[in-house]
Amino acid sequence: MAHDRLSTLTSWHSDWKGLRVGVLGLGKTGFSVADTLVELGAEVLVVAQRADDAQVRLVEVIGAALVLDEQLAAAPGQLVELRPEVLVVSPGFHPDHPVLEWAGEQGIPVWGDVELAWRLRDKVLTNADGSNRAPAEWIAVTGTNGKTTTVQLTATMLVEGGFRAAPCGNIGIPILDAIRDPQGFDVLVVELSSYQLHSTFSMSPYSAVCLNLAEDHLDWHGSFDAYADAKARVYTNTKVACVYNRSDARTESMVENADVVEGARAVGFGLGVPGPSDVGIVDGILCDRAFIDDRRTAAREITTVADLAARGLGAPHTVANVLAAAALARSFGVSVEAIRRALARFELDHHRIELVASADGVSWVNDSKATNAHAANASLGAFDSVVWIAGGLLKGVDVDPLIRGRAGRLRAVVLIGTERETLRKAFERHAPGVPVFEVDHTETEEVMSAAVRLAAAVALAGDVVLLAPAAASMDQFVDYSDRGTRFAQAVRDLLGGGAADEHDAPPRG
Ligand code: UMA
Repeated sequence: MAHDRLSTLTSWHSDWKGLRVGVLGLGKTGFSVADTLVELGAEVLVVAQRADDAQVRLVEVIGAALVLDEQLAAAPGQLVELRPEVLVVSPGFHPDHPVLEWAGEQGIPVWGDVELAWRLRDKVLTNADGSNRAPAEWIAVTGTNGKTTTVQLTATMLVEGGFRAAPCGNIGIPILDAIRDPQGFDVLVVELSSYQLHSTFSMSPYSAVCLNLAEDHLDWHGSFDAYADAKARVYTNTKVACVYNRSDARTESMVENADVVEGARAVGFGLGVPGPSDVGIVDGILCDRAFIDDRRTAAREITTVADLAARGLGAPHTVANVLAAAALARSFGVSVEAIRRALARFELDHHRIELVASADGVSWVNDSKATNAHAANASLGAFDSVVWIAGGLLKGVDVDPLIRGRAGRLRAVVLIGTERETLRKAFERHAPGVPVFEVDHTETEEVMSAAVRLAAAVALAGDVVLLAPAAASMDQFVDYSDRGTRFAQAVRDLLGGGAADEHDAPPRG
């Protein structure tokens, strides 16, 4: 019976009153879920292993119940008593968490916040002047790397094209916050992690992209296939354009195998010459051959690689992100002129191949956002001679191919983080000629100053000291931005006044 009720709950305006819901986790997602469901009149119990004082107070203020249980080795009594009709889970919970196993045994459906948000997307149906408005369309973006930059680029292009658009999701703005915006949007650009896709079932995006696929989060998903299966869900029920990466055949086969809405098209993006349904590059010019009338015989210029490089957007993986974003924006009807204007004002976020300082011919570059081997590979590929600062939580990913492939560019490596031994052994096997230094300090305050001192001692003029850790940061830092900020500070402390403008583009190999 409970399942029958859930199948009727497909709108903000459905009857959610009294629905018994367990909310797992009290971070950004958990709070947005609890707050939304309380507003809808549901009976909400939040269950989490940890939460800070402010979050606990907020839950009290909104009027939800809360159980904090540090171990959470089984479903807490209050949750069992509630007999929840659905559990809404935060993305950080492993699928084999005991509470989720309990839900499985009880036959309780488990949704992510994205599933809930899809059902609630029609909250705002009138404009300020009283006229009707349709619910926002969704443009869904996933991939191992480049998601956040592509989401920001796409949203900027859509806004420049005159649409009310916003980035949300894994980028850090819970999607339910966007859904509840009182004015509503024409289109939401939703960054989706593999965790979120794992618990999303009903979404039907306007357009979707999986930017690329490489090993990441294997500890969470259990296998590469399971991770790839979660990513592939981004294309399910796509209505207009399934954008894929022409140099990553797995993304193309995801599109081929996806159940999409009749009429949805496959659109490729890539750094090569575009075919008739692609966006790509001809003689240094980024071109659209997908969203023009005469696409068999013509192409429309978007911008040039040289213009992008002048704006610090010239790294090959960034150009690829620009092409993917342009395809998504074009699918929604944004003109190439508007895309060009958007690119002229777009700034990459901090911690993404960001030049921190240059001194004595050595450039210091912060790519703390390179949280997996695939991203670090792209980053290392942008420079010829690198002192590489690497390490952290490797998330079960095999780093051997990365080290084998990039050894020739390395002057030396400085290892940080708790999984140094795995990396050191990989260097012994695949790059025995590369000097390896290790930072033994474990205190957050010490790690980067020690790493930067070691790097400075070996770097020669013409080298780039590159923080691109190929690993998550949570063993020693709050997150990747904390790690990058501490790196930049340590560099400035070491060099004194020699720091360059933060937004300068680093030199490339
Ligand atoms: N918690 C537990 N036990 C667990 C896991 C979580 O009790 O085993 C509870 C704790 O109360 C904790 C809270 O859950 O405070 C945190 O929940 P969470 O880890 O799911 O994180 P949120 O704060 O809800 O943030 C999530 C995303 N985090 C993760 O997927 C790990 C954020 O992406 C996202 O911005 C946010 O939702 C809004 O959608 C971050 C991320 O690291 C940036 N994503 C990964 C990535 O990009 O690689 C997937």
